[in-house]
Amino acid sequence: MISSGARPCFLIVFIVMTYGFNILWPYQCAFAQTPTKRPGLCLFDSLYPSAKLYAVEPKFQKLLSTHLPIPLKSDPEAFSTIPVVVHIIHNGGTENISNAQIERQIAILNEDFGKLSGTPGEGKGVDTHVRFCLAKLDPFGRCTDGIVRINTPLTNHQPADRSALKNLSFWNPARYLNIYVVRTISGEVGGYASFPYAPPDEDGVVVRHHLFGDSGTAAASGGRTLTHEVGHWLGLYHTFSAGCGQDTCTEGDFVCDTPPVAAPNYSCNLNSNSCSNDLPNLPDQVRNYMDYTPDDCKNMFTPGQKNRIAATLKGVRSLIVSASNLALTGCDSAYVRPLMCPVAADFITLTTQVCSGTKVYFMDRSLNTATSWEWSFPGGTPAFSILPNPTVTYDTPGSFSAELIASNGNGSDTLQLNNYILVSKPQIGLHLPFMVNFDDGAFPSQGIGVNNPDFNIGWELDTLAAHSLPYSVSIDNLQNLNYGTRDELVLPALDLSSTRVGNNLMLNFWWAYARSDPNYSDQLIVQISKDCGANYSNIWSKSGDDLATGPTQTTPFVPNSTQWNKASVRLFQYKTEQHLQIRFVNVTDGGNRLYLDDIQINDGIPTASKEPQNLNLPLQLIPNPAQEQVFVHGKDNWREPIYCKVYDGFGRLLRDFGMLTAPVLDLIGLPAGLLLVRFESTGRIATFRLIKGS
Ligand SMILES: [Ca+2]
Ligand SMILES: [Ca+2]
Ligand SMILES: [Ca+2]
Ligand SMILES: [Ca+2]
Ligand SMILES: [Zn+2]
Repeated sequence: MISSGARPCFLIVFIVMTYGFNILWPYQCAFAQTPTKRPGLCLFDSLYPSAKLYAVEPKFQKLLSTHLPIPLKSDPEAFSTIPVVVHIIHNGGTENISNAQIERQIAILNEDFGKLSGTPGEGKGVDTHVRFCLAKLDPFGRCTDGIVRINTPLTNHQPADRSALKNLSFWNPARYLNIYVVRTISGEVGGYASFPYAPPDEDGVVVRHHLFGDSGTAAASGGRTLTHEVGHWLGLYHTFSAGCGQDTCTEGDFVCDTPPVAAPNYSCNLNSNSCSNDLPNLPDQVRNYMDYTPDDCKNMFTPGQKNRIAATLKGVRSLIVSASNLALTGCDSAYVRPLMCPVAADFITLTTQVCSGTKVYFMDRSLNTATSWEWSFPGGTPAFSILPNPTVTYDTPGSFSAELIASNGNGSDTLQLNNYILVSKPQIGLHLPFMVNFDDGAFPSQGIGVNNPDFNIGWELDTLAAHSLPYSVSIDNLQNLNYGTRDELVLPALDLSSTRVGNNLMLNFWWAYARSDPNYSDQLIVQISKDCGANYSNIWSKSGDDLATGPTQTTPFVPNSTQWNKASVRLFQYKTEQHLQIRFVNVTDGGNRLYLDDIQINDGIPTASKEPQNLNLPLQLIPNPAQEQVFVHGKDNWREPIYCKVYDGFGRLLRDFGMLTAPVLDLIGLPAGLLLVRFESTGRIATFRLIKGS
């Protein structure tokens, strides 16, 4: 077996907002063929407060105390079998690996988890008593080889886009271990896995094809990437998790019999001893599957790791190994699969709701190797196809079915999906000019949408800095550590044909940004869609020094009034579009804060606006800071009615004073700290930052 060199790793952290608490799911980890730009990235788990990284660890400890030592001591012969489905996400290249290569990988999993004698998995560790079975029955009870193949460019996988793979094909994760094989993973990552207790729709493992198994396209691999990733999926941390620490049982990987390790081992140095707080002081266990040593070095799980795996399978993943599930998936010994499963027709498209005129890409995902296809697309062009993966255009609004007859030498099968494609006439967008300055303190509003696919850090109203006071929107990439994830600010659909001239049709906006490190570069991309959001193209993009408007700093960037830049993008070529969509996309690299303000789309001709102009009212708040009352100096000199609202530092309305009758605001009952006081009168606005003492 050939080792594949240094293998840095990649760790994705997925934060879910639940009832106001941050729960952080470690998504670990990966082997890569070549060093990534951040070889220390997997030290992530030692860089972050253990209270966050190990948020789910108390649940494991509870499982361990509840269920052990039953699997080890009193039931030593019990085996747990995990049904597996392998989704081959390919684009017609060599990444469409053979069934033989897939079957070898499943065999390697069983060699490693079973410490099978005579195989490379026979090391000094233990048989975990976990076995893996390529599913023989699919979720509908149909005979299957446990392999799904889908032809899509998504084979070049962005870990930030985990949901994209699940949208293509995903079997009930409570009953199957979903394994995805792809051509590439961005950042030279070799694979990654979800951790127990992660959200069910994130469950599974992703591995690059050339590390999947030890034959075919993975002939240079030992197939241990999957062993390591499934270790994570079963609840194991890296042996070097959180470094040496102090206590060797209740810290690090929470496994007593794996010696603590300071940092990933990339070579098979049996004398490596990076921590001396273990007693006796043993060398690092470089042969452990949960370190980063080469495939031909690793060959063991310890009894302590077996305990954690057993606890996972007795607890959070108990259904998947239950007798009833083995019967449902054909993985119990009673089920005998026919030599040839009949073909089972299946297909999918990722765009089932489109505007008229949009192309829809249909992907065959029939089981058991279809060799010919007969498609029917009522309402579509073409209306029939014999391609495996046809593209169909729908010109007329309506709800349409799609049908596939998939065949091979063994027979044929039909799948018809009724009302599968919904084609609508595009709504005419908002008239120009379009302007948003975020200064009403409501966000998102004015038809703006926010997409935050990882539910982590996203675009928010910003009260600390603005181009037009008092508000802008910002995204805090200092905290946005799911590297590569996108966050979108989507403008409402616009009718550009409503412009009077069009020749000077422009998108203008102001942005502010600073870097936190010369190596980290967040990105701002502006994209435009003419087909109701089905496809977007870039019209503006900046990153790194081109994006920066302030000095590099490791502290949160808060721009002053001189640190805003204006961007102007010509939209002349879109002037006939009646439903144009524009979105601002932040791609985080863990840099620093990015701000946006005063987004305008107009034809350069000034228009009379009924919106309040941001002109100051001649008012003052005295005193500031204030305690129970504050005087509105100048109120009595202003003849028109003045309305007043008070917001907190997050832009949330705290009190609406309505029309002021006296030149004084009663602050009793408002929280201490920063208050934003906003006055409005006959199209004029004044906003003040008032500090209320406690
Ligand atoms: Ca340990
Ligand atoms: Ca040691
Ligand atoms: Ca986000
Ligand atoms: Ca503003
Ligand atoms: Zn890992």
